[in-house]
Amino acid sequence: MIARDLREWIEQLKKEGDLLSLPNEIKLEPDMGAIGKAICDLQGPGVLAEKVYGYDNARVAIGLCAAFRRSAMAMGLPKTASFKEIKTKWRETFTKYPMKPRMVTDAPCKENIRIGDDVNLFNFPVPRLNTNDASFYFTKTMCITKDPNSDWLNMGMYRVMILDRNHTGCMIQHFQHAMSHYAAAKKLGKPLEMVIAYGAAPNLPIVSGSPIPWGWNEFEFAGALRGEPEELVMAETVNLPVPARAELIIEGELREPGVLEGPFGEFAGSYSTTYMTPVFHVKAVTYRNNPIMDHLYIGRGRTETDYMTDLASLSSIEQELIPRFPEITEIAFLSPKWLNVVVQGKWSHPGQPIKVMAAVWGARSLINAKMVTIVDEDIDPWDAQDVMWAIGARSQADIDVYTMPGSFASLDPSHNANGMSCTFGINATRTVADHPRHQYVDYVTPRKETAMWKDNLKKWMQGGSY
Ligand SMILES: Cc1cc2nc3c(=O)[nH]c(=O)nc-3n(C[C@H](O)[C@H](O)[C@H](O)COP(=O)(O)O)c2cc1C
Ligand SMILES: [Mn+2]
Repeated sequence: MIARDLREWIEQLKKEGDLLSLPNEIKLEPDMGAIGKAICDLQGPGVLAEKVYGYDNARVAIGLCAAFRRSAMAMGLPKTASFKEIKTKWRETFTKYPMKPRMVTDAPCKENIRIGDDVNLFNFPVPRLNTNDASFYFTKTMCITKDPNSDWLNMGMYRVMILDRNHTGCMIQHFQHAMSHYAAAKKLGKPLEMVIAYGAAPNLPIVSGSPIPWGWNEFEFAGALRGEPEELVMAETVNLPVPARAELIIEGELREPGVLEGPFGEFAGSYSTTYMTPVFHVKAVTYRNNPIMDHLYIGRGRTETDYMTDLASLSSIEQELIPRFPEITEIAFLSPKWLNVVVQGKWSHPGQPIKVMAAVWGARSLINAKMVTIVDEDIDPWDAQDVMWAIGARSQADIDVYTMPGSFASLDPSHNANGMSCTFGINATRTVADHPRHQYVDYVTPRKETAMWKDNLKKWMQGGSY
């Protein structure tokens, strides 16, 4: 059973002994960033702060999904589920898609409605996580948009920077689905309606932050994962449905002119540069009584972004690659995720690891892949020590390292001046059966009678008789 909303999820974690409630007052800064990072480093419990300095009746959660065992529970599995079981559950969800949502009219997210001048985002406790973040950021977002030219409804997780009481930036990378909606609206000369939902049932952030195919509806996927329809209600000021039991709904429009957004401490362990992003003009907020903010920490090392979405993302990636290369036995991320991919396989030919390396760089679901290390079945791809051992003991720099310049470099801090990256791969596999190329070569030699036949044909071509 997957919890139906954030409050049920918190109760479930309390029962499992996996939630620490902090009765003492905390400060948004520096405490939220520090607590969030500590949870991620330890895969510790989720934390709910019951009192926040400067706010009345505010409750702030952090790290609720910052452990693989909690990502299992968020997908309706026992906390002891193995990586394989979690990935299998995700894979099976593809076969159960779509599960149409149920529309409702009476919803907890409408307990409070503030429209126009009554909107003030500063009423909600949103932290600055890392010291040099440009502002306060909504991190665990569910950004809902619709393609202006079709019925395609999308939900994606994109960082949201508060600019003032009713404006934000929203950093949607160029390849994301919401950006295609925005580009289509721009072409029509219109703003793009968007809703940001914040604080919801645990399956929704996972689906929001993981690769779901182009054109698919993430609510129909989240319902398939749950095994029951998601409950949605229409927003107040835009024509979009929103999760009925969410803690906070922010309604508005993305418009030009854009704004410089960032820097923000990112998954690669560095502050990303500033980006020009559209400005989100907030028209309304609706929220539950005493809404609970559900934040996540992101920064250097494995963080909630990884614990929450790695296994789901890897399952999607395996579905793209394994049908083409059944010799792959597992794909894993080492930190920083996307920039450090390890593929384990049972290779029967020395050319296979190289083909697979190229396929990883070419996979749509691995568009950010940078370093790709290919290992054998006896190496644990999740264990950096084991992977380093394979690189040390099974690869030669002059023949086993491949580079591909001119690649896309999303958030890779080492990119070149043009924002491009040189991806590289290491074939750290054992030498398999010998495939000699030059030891014995049997050249084809023409028959000795060929010369006589050439003379015959030449005479005929010059008008002579045969
Ligand atoms: C915690 C977290 C934060 C993310 N932040 C961003 C972001 O700021 N911008 C972005 O383009 N993608 C971000 N992503 C990745 C997208 O959420 C992911 O690619 C997702 O598939 C996007 O949805 P879409 O495929 O429907 O566009 C983030 C993912 C996670 C898990
Ligand atoms: Mn999508």
